[in-house]
Amino acid sequence: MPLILFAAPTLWPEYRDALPDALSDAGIDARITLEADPAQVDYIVYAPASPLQDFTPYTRTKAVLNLWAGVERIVGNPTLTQPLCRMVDPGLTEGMVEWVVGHTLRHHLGMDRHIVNPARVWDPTCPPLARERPVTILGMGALGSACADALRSLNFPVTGWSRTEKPGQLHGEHGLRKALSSAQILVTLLPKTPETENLLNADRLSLLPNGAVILNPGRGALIDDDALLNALDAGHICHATLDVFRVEPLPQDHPFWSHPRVTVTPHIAADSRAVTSSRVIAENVRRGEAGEPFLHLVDRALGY
Ligand code: NDP
Ligand code: OXD
Repeated sequence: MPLILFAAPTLWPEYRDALPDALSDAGIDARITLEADPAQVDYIVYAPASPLQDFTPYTRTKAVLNLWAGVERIVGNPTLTQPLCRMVDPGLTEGMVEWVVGHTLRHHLGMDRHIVNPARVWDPTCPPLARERPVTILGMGALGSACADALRSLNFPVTGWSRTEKPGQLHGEHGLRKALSSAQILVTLLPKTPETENLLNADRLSLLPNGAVILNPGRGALIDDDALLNALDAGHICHATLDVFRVEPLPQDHPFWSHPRVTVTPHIAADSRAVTSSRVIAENVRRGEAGEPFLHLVDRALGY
C-alpha cells in the first residue's frame, strides 16, 4: 500500500475527503498522512507554502505531486531529485477561463464608465464587437489555450505565442513582437522561469498599440514593474489588471494599489479545486504504481 505524505497542512481540510475518494475511485489502496518517516514515503502531495524544503531523506519517493500549476518555488530546490509533476486541473482551468473572460469583457465593453458615473454622463457610444478587438495570449499551455478557446468562442480574434513552434501560433522574438503589436488586450499566462522574467520590459511594452490593456494572471515577474508604471503614466497602456506580483501579498505602499489605471486582484484568478485536482493526483499515483509515465512532468531544465 503506497504511503502518501500530504505536505500542505493548511489545505488538508479541503482534501481530507476528496483525496481518499479519488484514490479509491482509481483503485488505489493508499495511506495518506500529514507526517511520516521520510524513508517510507512513496509520493508527496506538495504546495509551495509547505514547510518541507529538504527532500534528501525521501529516498523511496517516486514523485512529488504539486498542487499548484506554477512550480517556480520548488523547481530549483537542489535537494529535489525526485520527479516533479505540476497541476493541470480542470477546476483550476475553469476558474482561469472565468477570470480572463470576465476581465477581458470588462475592458472590451468599457464597463467601468457605466459602473462608476457620478456625473451621470449620457454617452451612447457603443463598444466595438469582440471580432474587432484583437487579443494576444502569451503562454498557450493548459491555461492559455483554454482561455484562447473561450475568447474565440465569443469571436475575439486571438493570437497565441509560446516557446515552441505550433500550427496557428507565434513563437520566438519575431513572433513576440508581432503578437504584441496587434494586442488591444494582452493576457500573460506564462510560467516564471529565467527565460520569462521581465519578458515585458520597456522595449516590448512599447510595441503594444496605444490604449492597450494588460491582464496578468501569470506571474508578477513577467512584467518589469517600473516599465509598466511608466507606460501607464504615459497613457500608452490604458489599464493593467494584475492578479500576481513579485511580492505577495502586494506591499501596502506599492504604487499599483493607488494607481488609477491598475486593478489589483489578490492572486485569486484560479485555484486548484480539491475534487478535480485529487483525481489528477490519484491518476498520477496509479501511473506510478503501474510503472507508467507521469502526467504533467516538469522539465527541470526549462523550469516548467
Ligand atoms: P503550461 O506549462 O501548461 O504552459 C506554459 C506555456 O508557457 C506554454 O505554452 C509554454 O510554451 C509557454 N512558455 C514557457 N516558457 C516560455 C518562453 N520562454 N517563451 C515563450 N513561451 C513560453 O502552464 P499553465 O498554462 O498550466 O500555467 C501557466 C502559468 O499560470 C503557471 O505557471 C502559473 O504561473 C500561472 N497560474 C496562475 C494562477 C493564478 O491564480 N493567478 C493559477 C494557476 C496558474 P510551450 O507550449 O512551447 O511549452
Ligand atoms: C498556481 C497558482 O500556480 O495558483 O496554481 O498560482
